[in-house]
Amino acid sequence: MAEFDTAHVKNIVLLGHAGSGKTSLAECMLFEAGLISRRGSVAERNTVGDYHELEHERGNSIFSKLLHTRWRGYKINLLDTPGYNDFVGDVLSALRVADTGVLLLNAVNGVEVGADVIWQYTERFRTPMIFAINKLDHDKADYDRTLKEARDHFGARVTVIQYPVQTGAGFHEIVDVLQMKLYTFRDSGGKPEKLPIPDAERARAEQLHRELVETVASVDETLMEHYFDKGELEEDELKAGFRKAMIAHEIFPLFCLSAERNMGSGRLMGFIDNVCPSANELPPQMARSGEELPCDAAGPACIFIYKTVSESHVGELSYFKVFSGTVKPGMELVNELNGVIEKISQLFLLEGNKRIPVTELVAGDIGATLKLKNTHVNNTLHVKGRNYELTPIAFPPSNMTVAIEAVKKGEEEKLSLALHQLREEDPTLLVEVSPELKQTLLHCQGDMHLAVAKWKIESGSRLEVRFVKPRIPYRETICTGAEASYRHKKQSGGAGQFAEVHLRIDPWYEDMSDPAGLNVRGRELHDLPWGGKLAFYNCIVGGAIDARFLPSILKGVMEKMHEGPLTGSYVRDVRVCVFDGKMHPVDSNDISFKIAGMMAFREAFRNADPQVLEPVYHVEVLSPEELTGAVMGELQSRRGLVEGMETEGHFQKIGARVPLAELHGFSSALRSITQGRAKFSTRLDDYVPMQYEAQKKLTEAYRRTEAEALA
Ligand SMILES: Nc1nc2c(ncn2[C@@H]2O[C@H](COP(=O)(O)OP(=O)(O)O)[C@@H](O)[C@H]2O)c(=O)[nH]1
Ligand SMILES: [Mg+2]
Repeated sequence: MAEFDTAHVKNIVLLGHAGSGKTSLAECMLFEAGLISRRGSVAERNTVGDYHELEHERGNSIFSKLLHTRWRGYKINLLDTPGYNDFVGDVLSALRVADTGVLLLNAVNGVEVGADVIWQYTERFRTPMIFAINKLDHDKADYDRTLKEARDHFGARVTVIQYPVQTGAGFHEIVDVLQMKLYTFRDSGGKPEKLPIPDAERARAEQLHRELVETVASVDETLMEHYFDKGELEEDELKAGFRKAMIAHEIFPLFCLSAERNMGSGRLMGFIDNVCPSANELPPQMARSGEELPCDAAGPACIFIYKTVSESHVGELSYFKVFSGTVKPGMELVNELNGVIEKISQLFLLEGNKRIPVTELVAGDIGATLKLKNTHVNNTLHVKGRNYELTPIAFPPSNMTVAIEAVKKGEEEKLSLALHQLREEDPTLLVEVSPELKQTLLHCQGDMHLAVAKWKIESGSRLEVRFVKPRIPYRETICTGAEASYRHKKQSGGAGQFAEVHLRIDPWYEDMSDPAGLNVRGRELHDLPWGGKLAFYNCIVGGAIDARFLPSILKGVMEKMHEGPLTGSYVRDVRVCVFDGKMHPVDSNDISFKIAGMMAFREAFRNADPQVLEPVYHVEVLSPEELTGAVMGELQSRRGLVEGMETEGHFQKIGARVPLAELHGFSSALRSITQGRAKFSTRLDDYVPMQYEAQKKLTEAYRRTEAEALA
């Protein structure tokens, strides 16, 4: 038997901007529940949550952690998340398995950007949410302002459950308007004394109590009737009403805390136990097939993998939530994605980096098992004979791209293995081996994300790496027509090589007519994988070249289009007409015609007013109103063309076209001018002709590297 049944497991995700006190709060909860005998602190680097050496180094959470605590007959799984936007992937995966979110607000700073971004995600997941204003013991704490900002950002449904009698150094009393009690804490925090509300606070407390009860009653007609009849709600009615309203996102209760002094965490846990929904009280999961999957320990076993880690501290683990049934060691589950049968070995609860073996996990619970070989984040595993596939986590697109390389030559293979491992653990990091740029690209969330990736590679694989600027995927095309011919001839001992090709090239465009003055005998239109077209015409008269050699000529042309004559970039939008040539009855063969085709094309291309095209991106920045000037300045300094601006909620949305070559480092620059308060996205818009001078610089540089390669 599991120690806690589904109804007694609560999954809580701790959310909030970096530094709002999540890890400290988790520590308080563990301490209050008696799971640890000494409360660690982030500053002393001895919390259960921030155990990773990189977190000690940086003094902040970087990875999400699974902890658990027991409070009055309930098990509370705590998912502590990192606050920086760079690690949003961990926030999303935690939200996927949590049943209630606790969003911490720093009473010193009010609502910070981190909170805004997180809020958008919680709305997507419809996670029931609690607010907790933390750091009320701080000299600069401002409860009223923080509450007002919370209502401005998150709406009027932010409902006060608690307010502090005093803030700053003297903070030790909280009025609880749900219990209608005054909580008084000793200096060391912990369990408060519950006293009647003093006269001086009565009026305010009663007013807030009424508001609270009315908000709860307003979401349910029967409750509303009771409330009108009796002027009050029974405790059970309130509890049920609260839960219903939280699930419907109609109410967001707000609590008070000082995690530093351990004040308020016990009450928060009590509310989580008694009011917050357990997994089986939330709407059931929907499998992709449309089938509902009730959260029932007696149902068919089905788990969802939300995270995998491989760390020296804890080993290799797959983290999962049981969405249905009961999982036990030895069980065989099918991975829906690839059909592989995975045998579950040991099951664990996690206490930071400590693994605690358990004999089963029931529906609604979260735990880990030794890393499943063929199973990755977002996979669903279930008992045989079913086909459940649960909704995967939609990770955000990347914000930033750099190229990565091993510092020492010959370690490319090692790097590729390390990147594979990294990718497995971090779904927000994309690795792309670009044959076009001849670089390995990392698409990631930002500077900090990169720094962590580098640390992981270097410490895990003893491999030194560096980041370099990614090359720009230019394109080449032509502006006028030109003709060229090439004779390839080689006489070396035995069989010789001979081919001669005459061709003309023109800029290709949609609906262009057939070439004048040539005798068109065949045409092919090729869609190029990198965008644009190649039209290839057979205009040969009098059998000057055998038709069987045409594919070889096309091959030669294509080869040059892969590595354009100007900069080595892909060529696009060209029409090639082969109209004459010569064959030799013995020496002509495929290879000869390929070479002749390639060389003739190169020659013609150079005389056809060639043009380098550069990729231009559409950039959309979401910025706080007062920073739009600075953001536009930054865009313009990057050859950006601002195209429009509109208001979106508290933000201004700025649209601009910026050449990709100028976007390198934009993410970091934007973060620094807005203190991380802006968001942006980019997408390829178009390829545009480069200015003459800039093009000249590029082509000269390319010619030099070509010459070096030949030397
Ligand atoms: N004064 C004060 N400091 C706090 C409180 N809670 C956390 N801190 C401090 O704020 C910093 C960030 O706390 P941490 O728990 O790491 O925040 P997280 O990034 O949200 O996990 C640490 O230096 C904590 O000691 C609090 O209630 N009062
Ligand atoms: Mg933290």
